[in-house]
Amino acid sequence: MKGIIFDLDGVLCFTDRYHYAAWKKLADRLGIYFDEKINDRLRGVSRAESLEIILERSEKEYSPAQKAQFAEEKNETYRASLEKMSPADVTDEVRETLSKLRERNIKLAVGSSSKNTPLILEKTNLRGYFDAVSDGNNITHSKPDPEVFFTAAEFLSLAPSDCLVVEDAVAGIEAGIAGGFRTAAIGDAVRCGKATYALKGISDLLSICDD
Ligand code: B16
Ligand code: MG
Repeated sequence: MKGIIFDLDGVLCFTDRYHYAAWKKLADRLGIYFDEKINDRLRGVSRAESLEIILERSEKEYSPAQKAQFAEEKNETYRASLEKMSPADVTDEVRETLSKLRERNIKLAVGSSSKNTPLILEKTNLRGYFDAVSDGNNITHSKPDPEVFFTAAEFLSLAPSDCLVVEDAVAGIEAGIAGGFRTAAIGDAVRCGKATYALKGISDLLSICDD
């Protein structure tokens, strides 16, 4: 394993509760039913596609301009929550694992669908651990398309077959497999049973990389 590409939300930090609260506020205002089960379908999925999933429950049709405004409204609520984040929102286990992997000369990248990745990395003080960042700002196709991981591997100057993708979303594991990467599932993604490795915690990566 020459490189590891980490998903952000659900792997390195946990902003899913902020995504949920922001979408819930919008859905309530529009009178659309939304719950945590529907929210699970939004993991790893882009903002625009997430909105389409929420609008499946709407009786009204909305124009592209209205949809763009809804997505912006949700993002403003979400970013207000991100502003309150700090380095304390990242566990010691995550920081120690990233440090030890770097000591072993494994190249590290972020591969996230989120356009807010730069803000999250800055607030949590995580940016310094990574050789490259590929995120929602440099892709046109969201997971399960492998584009975000291909770009991350390219930034690291590594072939997909030399990299491991670490993901909490089924869409992310599918993207990794489609791109020819080895995959490690954590959290929600473990139950799909498709990943090369199932992690109980992120520090399990240290024994996988001993292989
Ligand atoms: P944004 P990840 C994903 O992050 C989230 O899991 C997903 O819920 C969100 O819709 C997507 O980012 C886009 O986020 O609205 O901030 O651009 O898991 O790929 O790190
Ligand atoms: Mg995720």
